[in-house]
Amino acid sequence: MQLSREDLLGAYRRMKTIRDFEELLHEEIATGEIAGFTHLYCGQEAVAVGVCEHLSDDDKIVSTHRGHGHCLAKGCDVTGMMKEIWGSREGLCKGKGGSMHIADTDKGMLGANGIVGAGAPIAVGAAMAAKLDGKDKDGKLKVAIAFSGDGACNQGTTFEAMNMAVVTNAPAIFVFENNHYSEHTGYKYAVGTSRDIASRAEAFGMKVWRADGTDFSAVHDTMREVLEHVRAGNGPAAVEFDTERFYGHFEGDPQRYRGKGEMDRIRSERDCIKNFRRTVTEAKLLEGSDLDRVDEEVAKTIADAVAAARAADRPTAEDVLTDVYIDY
Ligand SMILES: Cc1ncc(C[n+]2csc(CCOP(=O)(O)OP(=O)(O)O)c2C)c(N)n1
Repeated sequence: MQLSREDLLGAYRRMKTIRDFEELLHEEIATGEIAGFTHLYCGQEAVAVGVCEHLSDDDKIVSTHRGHGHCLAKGCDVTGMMKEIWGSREGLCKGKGGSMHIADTDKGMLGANGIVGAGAPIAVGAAMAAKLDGKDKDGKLKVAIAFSGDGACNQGTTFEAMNMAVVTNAPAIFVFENNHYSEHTGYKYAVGTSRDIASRAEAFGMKVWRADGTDFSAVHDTMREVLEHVRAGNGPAAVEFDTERFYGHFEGDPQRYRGKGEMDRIRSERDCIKNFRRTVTEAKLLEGSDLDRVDEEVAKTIADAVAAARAADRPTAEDVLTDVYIDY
């Protein structure tokens, strides 16, 4: 890991913010206070953060239905997101996006998406625009990243998007988050032949990478290589991260499809945050007390965000009639 102490603390803060944000949602959703469907990202934090730590606001990402982690990693405001999920008119999208459709274009976050497989074509469009747009203020080629699950990789849209990205030599990056399940279907059952999602991108002519998505340093180092390749003008690339989701497909999913002891094993051996703590403290890059301090600060940020979301204004009847049409 080639990161400074400050960068490591920043990465840990983001991963812990995602974890605490969602652990809290897990409790709150059970009380019935939050409306709508919610899919938690817990367990996959190292992927979102390890990818987004390399990006600026000029780079775009497109998320999935499991989008809280991607939003927070890309720098979306914690309180604005909490208010959004609470359905408040003070939320990041005035409460009209909710958990599954949060977007913040100022941060280059083009939206979470309830349609599985819709992200990849959107990201390729953004990558084609980035190619026309040129470089960012630091002289780097802007990129657009599509996060897709193993289920989304079986959608035709993802295949079409990969082909289009290669044909147009667009600076698009396909980040496949293989958390082993598409809803309740194991990827070994649903992904044909080799079970290797990355090799599908390879078949379209892209350079591909694979890494352990529960190891922050592996994600971060791999992404550095991927971005160097794409920013050098070599066209699109893809990377498959092997990761884990800690909760059900949606909140309320009883997860009967999980094997006996599977969750205990995942939580004890494949927790990216625990593994990060162990790696950096054993290597004496950070002290446990440094990380404990971040934990306390994050806990306060999340508690304050929830209090603000609870107190925030609810939508009015008139709000239904605003933001219906957009003029370009
Ligand atoms: C086009 C479409 N088909 C089906 C669904 C229902 N659906 C929602 S999430 C999901 C599974 C997605 O799995 P994956 O891409 O692996 O993402 P994960 O949930 O594992 O993060 C499905 C089938 C949908 N929302 N959109």
